[in-house]
Amino acid sequence: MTERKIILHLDMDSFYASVEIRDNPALSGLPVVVGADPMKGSGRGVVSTCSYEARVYGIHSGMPISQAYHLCPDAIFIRPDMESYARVSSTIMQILTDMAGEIEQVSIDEAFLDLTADQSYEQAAQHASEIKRAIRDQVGLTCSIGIAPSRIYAKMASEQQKPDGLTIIQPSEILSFLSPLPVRSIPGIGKKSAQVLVNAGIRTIGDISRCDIQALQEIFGSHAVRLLQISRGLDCEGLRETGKRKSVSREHTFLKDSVSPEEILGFMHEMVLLLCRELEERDIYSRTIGIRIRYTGFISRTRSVTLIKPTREVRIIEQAIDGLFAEMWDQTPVRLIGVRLSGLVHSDPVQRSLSDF
Ligand code: TTP
Ligand code: MG
Repeated sequence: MTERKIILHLDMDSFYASVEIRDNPALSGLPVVVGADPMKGSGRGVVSTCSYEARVYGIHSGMPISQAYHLCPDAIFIRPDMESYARVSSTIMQILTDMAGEIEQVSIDEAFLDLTADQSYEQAAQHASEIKRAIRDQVGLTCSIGIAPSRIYAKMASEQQKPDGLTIIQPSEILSFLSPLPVRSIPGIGKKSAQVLVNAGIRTIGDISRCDIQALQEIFGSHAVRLLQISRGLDCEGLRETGKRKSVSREHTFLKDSVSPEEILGFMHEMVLLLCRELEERDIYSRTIGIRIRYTGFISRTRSVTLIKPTREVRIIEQAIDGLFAEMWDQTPVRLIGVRLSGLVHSDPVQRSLSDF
């Protein structure tokens, strides 16, 4: 049997509003609406997002700002500062990359991570708590996380306990998690499709799972097969490749925490060999060599070095890794190690440097 993946979905809580409140703590606890100027109720444009205190009044993303004003004229209305949100977002994505290797960022405040290397849901849950803590300590914001055996289930899980939630759905719990949820909980099922389903007496995901494929095909055409699979807990999609991959990486979890630098470097060199082969197959070179070491208790440390010339030579990369490891090694038992090659370029560095002359 193939091993099922462990996928994490992270979504920041009321993102733009939370950044505003973080930067102006006097707003904390108040209904804060980020969006267009309400102009005392005559403003055009919409709500980008709002704090959970404002949501109590029925205000939500996409609502006309004038309507939001009528629902709560005393709310604090703020124009969006996209530059600030983009800066915060890239800090968060960097933390995630440092703590979990490859990530798939899907929006300014959302990303998927593959935690299969954690090997168990208990470990993945601890890892997630560590990620939440790092974002809280380093960025001053809360997020909600879902962990499940596929991308779509992880996303549905992260929705369950917002804000500041952590929801774990193990494979054995998938069906009982899905079955009572309304059909709209499936990402991609909008208002219209949901109405068609409800009109046909199909209200919950459990109802979908009992449908026959022909009936679903009439409503969803070619999407029916996937929908049926999702509803039956059989989906297993992992991270998607986001356009050009920015790095190649490998990880290794020790069965027993390692205290042997020889053993650790041995595994790292093995990973280098595999990664260099991958670079060769894709005809690319890497400029930045990074290693990640996770200790017991999920404290992770990363270190990287950027070379003058991109390379895919095993010996050069091994040397860089030996140097990085020597700087980090302090006898603390190691649970997981990772090697990441980034700064990927297509050109042949030798060719280019020759033609420079
Ligand atoms: P979301 O993650 O959908 O919302 P959120 O982070 O504000 O709140 P939640 O706690 O429910 O996750 O979107 C992220 C940001 O994207 C949000 O802060 C503002 C922006 N956004 C818009 O500008 N317009 C929109 O219609 C939506 C949905 C989001
Ligand atoms: Mg969000």
